[in-house]
Amino acid sequence: MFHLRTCATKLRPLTASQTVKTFSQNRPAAARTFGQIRCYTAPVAAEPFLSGTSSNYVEEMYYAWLENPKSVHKSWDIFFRNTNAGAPPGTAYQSPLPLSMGALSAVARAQPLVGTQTNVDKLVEDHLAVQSLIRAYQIRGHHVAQLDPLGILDADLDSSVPADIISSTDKLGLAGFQERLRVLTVGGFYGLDESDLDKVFHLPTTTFIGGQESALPLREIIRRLENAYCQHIGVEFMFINDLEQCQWIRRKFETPGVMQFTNEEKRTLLARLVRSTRFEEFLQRKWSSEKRFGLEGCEVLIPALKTIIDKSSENGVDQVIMGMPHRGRLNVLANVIRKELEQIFCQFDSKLEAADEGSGDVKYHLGMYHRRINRVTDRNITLSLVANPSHLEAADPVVMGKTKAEQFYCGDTEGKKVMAILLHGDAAFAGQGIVYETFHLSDLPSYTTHGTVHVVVNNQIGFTTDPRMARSSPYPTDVARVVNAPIFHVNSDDPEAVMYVCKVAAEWRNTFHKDVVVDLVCYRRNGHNEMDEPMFTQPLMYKQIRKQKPVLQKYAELLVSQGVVNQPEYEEEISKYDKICEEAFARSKDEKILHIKHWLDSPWPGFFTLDGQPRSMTCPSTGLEEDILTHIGSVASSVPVDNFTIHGGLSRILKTRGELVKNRTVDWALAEYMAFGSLLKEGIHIRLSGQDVERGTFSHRHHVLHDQNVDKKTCIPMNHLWPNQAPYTVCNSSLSEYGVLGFELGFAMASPNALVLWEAQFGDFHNTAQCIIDQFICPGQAKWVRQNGIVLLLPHGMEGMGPEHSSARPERFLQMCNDDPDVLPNLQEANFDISQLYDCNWVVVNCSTPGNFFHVLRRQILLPFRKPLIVFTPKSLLRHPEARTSFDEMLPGTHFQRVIPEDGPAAQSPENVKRLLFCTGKVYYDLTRERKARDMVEQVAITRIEQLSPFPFDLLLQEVQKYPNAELAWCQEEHKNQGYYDYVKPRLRTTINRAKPVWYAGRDPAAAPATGNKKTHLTELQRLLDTAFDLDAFKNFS
Ligand SMILES: Cc1ncc(C[n+]2csc(CCOP(=O)(O)OP(=O)(O)O)c2C)c(N)n1
Repeated sequence: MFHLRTCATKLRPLTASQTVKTFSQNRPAAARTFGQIRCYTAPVAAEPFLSGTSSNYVEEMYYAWLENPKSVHKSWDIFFRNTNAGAPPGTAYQSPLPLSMGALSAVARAQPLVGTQTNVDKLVEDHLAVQSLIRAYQIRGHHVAQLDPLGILDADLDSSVPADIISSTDKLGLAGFQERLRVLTVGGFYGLDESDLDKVFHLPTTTFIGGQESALPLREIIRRLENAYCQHIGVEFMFINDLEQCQWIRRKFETPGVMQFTNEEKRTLLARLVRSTRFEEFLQRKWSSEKRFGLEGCEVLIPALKTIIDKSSENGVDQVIMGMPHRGRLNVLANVIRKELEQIFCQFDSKLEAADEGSGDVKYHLGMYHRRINRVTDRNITLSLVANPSHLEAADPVVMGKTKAEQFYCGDTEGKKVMAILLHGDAAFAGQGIVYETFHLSDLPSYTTHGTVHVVVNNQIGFTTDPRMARSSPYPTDVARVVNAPIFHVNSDDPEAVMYVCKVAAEWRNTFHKDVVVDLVCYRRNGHNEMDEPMFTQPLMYKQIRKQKPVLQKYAELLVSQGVVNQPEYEEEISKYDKICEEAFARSKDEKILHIKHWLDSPWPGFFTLDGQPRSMTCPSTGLEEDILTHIGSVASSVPVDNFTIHGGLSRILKTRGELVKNRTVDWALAEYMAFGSLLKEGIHIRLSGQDVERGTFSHRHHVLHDQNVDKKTCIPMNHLWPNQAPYTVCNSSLSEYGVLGFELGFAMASPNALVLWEAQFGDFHNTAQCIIDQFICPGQAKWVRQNGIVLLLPHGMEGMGPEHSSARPERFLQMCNDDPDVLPNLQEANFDISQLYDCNWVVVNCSTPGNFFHVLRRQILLPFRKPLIVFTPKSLLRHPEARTSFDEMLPGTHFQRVIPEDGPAAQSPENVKRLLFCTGKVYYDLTRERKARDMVEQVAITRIEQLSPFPFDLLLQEVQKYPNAELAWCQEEHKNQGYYDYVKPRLRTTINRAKPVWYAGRDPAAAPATGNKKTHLTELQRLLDTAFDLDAFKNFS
């Protein structure tokens, strides 16, 4: 910015009209920005009060005066006239007569005279004080807004009042207006005195309280600020770093008379409150001892959500994806999503039998999908509520991912058609870190959903915990400030104020496509659930709650008193809805079977048969024609655009790739390329997300090339493969696991025709996303009959890198597999391998060859159903000269190999084999090297289990039968209590009907996954190899 003082010497006097002409020619009509026109005479600059921040204010006055000399206070008019007429320093200002309303005419008669320095200072100070006062209300007004319907707690947990607003200590008791003014002014913060209250002050452009007026008496300024910022709405927005956005919010809340509702709107609001309230009452009457996590105390949530949806629909949104916790969920399903009431009521019937496979979930976790007409806008709208676990806030990133996917598939690049609404509890919103992680995804190019509306059901309690013990931030919503989301706190007992903020929130999202928070400050009429006694822990609060009139009753009384409805109309509305509930209840008794499928949040039309079954139980070959492999290989080893300079080191990498392709082989990176590239050709969208995935943590992938000479110029060769290919998205994520994995899981929910992969930087880090794995990925289908084909790539392997970069914890994934270790399945079943995949909860693989990795990725899409796929991926094998696969093993007719049998000399004379070693992953290469070194290639056979789960009983039985004289041993590099041993051993034993022992060759049990000492690491490795090849090792145990 270019300040008054700095340009003083360049100035020459102008008349106001001359200046106005020049000025308006030089700047855009609408913008009041300070451009080159900032020209004052030297005497102006010399005025002693024109320094620091005051100069900004004077500049503003000056521009207003230039446009219209009458628009500023007379005293400023005189000042600027004197200045432009060349008054010497300190003499341009002339003191006006007192500025009371009645005195204005006197001021108008004042003649330009040279005044005293004291008056100059006083005038400027008073204007600055008023400007500061306005700003103080904008910044801190929410601290004194009356937000708690109970009137006992401060929503910001602070009973003090900001010194620059009012000094009344009683925020809630509404001490008289006069009293507030008195305290504020007399000896108060701004140095104003009571006589200033009736003086008129010019309003800065940063406020809209004036409406059509540009100046107001101070008394009125304060009244309007109180009105805008200190009533039932607390607006928190001044931390936003964007002037346009701040102005937008100020306009929405400050403009006089902005919160007006038609009678029709009021009646709709009342009708919605009737539904919300009577629904809970109905459930309470019918099932008084059932948990339902009712909404009592925040019934306004239903009209609030409906307002957000109506407004968004009006703005063109046709799909809303929602996520929410337990509180009020049934009510939202019934009255927002419009799930048939009988479907909800029948869930309370304990005799209903489950019709679908899977174990199901409790009624307040289930999801839902519904397309309907929005009655207010007459437009179609699809509403879905994502199923969620108990784990509060865990569904947040899942909802975002699903929203992103829906936007992606309908080409909605700006979020104009599809949006997300997330509901939160106050304690969870403040306490759960996933909220923060999800906010951080909100503005990243590959993760943004272009604005989420967050609604917090802030009932000022978390189970039994008082908010003063549950958070350190003033509000539960402070986390949203990190992304500059405006936060609208609102007293939920004022339904019109709630509707207004919801309307503004939806408009904000539609205008700026950024997140926004509505904080519904309310209370919880019952305990945490309907069985809990809240008086044990919150006696005073609940005494107050017992006295609290329900919001429906209060609002109905208000509308009756205003003549908007009459009592009989209101009662009629209630009995109409009660009748709807009763009729649905009667119908619900006919339901004998519980169909979880009716609660599906993401249907995949066309993927299954009409009754929801896979279209086949087979999987075609995952191999490819050679010309396809060659073509993908050539793109993968080149730069497919002109005038693009890549790094010299990368040129060498691409050259090496080219040579591999020439030799008809692939390494790990090329195998992945082949799988992705071929699926893209088949119209399958691929999305690879995770930390540093574009290059690859181990610098092996390089899916995004960077021009070395032009900043941000990149090329993704994978998107240059085929003329009509599906798009490839590869995106470095924020440094989050929980949030990003949840997001990708949500993305994968939206369509079965996409390969969505999340890669951990190292497999170890997946455990910060454990909740997504435990609550969604592992049991998701069983709980919610919803399939998901997400792929987790987890770099894993003991390579002497220490305890933290070695283990993706295979034992954890294997322990959660649902295949029975003790029961041999029917190996004769047709398509045994595919049926096994269909029955499992997820697939766990550890590929030892690039080719097998290629096949398993392709199989993931070619299967007629979807299952999560967990892949332990290698690190050293990425560059291991033996970890290569010939094109021959990737051609049509080839498949993913669940087991790779021994194929060396041992397999030629199996009866001579003394030991059959089973292993998985990279240790295979250590074992073969050692076997060769010991010249034991005929005595020891090594068989790789590539698909650990579902366990390949059939193939392993063949392997064991092939080597009748061999003892069996499992070899792993992981410690004995980790890795695969505990999973594999009982299954191998079951395979052979426990005919032989299965020995163990590997590290001892340990607490940490690996040693931090390189030498120890090597010693341990040597010991396990010694055991594996010591044919007497297990003699003493037999
Ligand atoms: C991650 C997680 N931790 C703990 C719980 C147990 N729990 C269930 S409800 C609840 C209190 C939630 O309070 P709040 O977020 O304010 O929502 P409210 O129940 O008040 O609507 C707790 C701690 C949980 N469900 N999820």
